[in-house]
Amino acid sequence: MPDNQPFVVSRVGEAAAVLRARFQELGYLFFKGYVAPDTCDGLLAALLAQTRGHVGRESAGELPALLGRPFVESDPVWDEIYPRIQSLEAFHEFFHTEPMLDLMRLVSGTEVFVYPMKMARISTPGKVGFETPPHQDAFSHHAGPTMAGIWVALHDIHAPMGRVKVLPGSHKDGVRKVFKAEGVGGVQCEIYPHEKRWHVSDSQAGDVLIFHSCCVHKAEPNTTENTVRMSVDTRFSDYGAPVFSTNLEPHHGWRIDGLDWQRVYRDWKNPELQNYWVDYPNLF
Ligand SMILES: O=C(O)CCC(=O)C(=O)O
Repeated sequence: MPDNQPFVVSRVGEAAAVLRARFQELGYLFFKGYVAPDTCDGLLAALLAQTRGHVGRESAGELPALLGRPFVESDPVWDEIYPRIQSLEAFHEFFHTEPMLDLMRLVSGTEVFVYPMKMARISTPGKVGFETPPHQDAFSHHAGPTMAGIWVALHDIHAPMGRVKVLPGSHKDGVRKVFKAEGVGGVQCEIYPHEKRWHVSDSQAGDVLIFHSCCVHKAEPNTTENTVRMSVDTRFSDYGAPVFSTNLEPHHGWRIDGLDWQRVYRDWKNPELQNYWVDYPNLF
């Protein structure tokens, strides 16, 4: 049995130096209810509207339910749904709103660069063994020490629904060896024998988890009968830190035919967030 302890909860009202010291100590910060529930529910509704009946709910405020067969990232159903989700202006825009930027700046202590790649997660039941394996984003995003992940619960997430958990302090040992694994991303990193204690908690809509690029994290399996866990995340770094080219593509644009920015931007109203990174000074 994993040795789970609850996330240490941080508050935006705490001194910035205290928050940053905690981030460097634990490798993550968890903020309760940072995003307004209405914002989360609106975004969730927008995502659900793109799932073509595979995931849905009876009414606003309810948890998403699986209506069709279970699927994981890269399955045909997911490949059908995902370009539609990726094309949502509101989904991309969300991470560029002032409250989100403020939180990233608070943790970084400086101006930040939000990665163009935005991720939406759909964790269905019936796919135990295919959940996101333990990994470090420094490896998967070829990123340096100021990069961090920012993950937002779009609805309440309870223990069996595939919560995201972190290995506290694991960022201190740098980038680890990886092995092939089932599940999202296809690789898992080494876990050292003494690392048995994970931090994880149930979330409510609007809870935000920020994790260091070297912080080992993973998803639990969704063992519910028919509840689906949906969340969104992206990456950010200190403005000016090197950003690798693969992060400049839509998520899964490398393998889904036609999932490129042209497709994503097709119905957008606001041009300001389109190709905003082209003048970023440190792309490689
Ligand atoms: O939400 C998930 O299932 C995975 C999140 C994650 O591992 C990540 O953002 O790197």
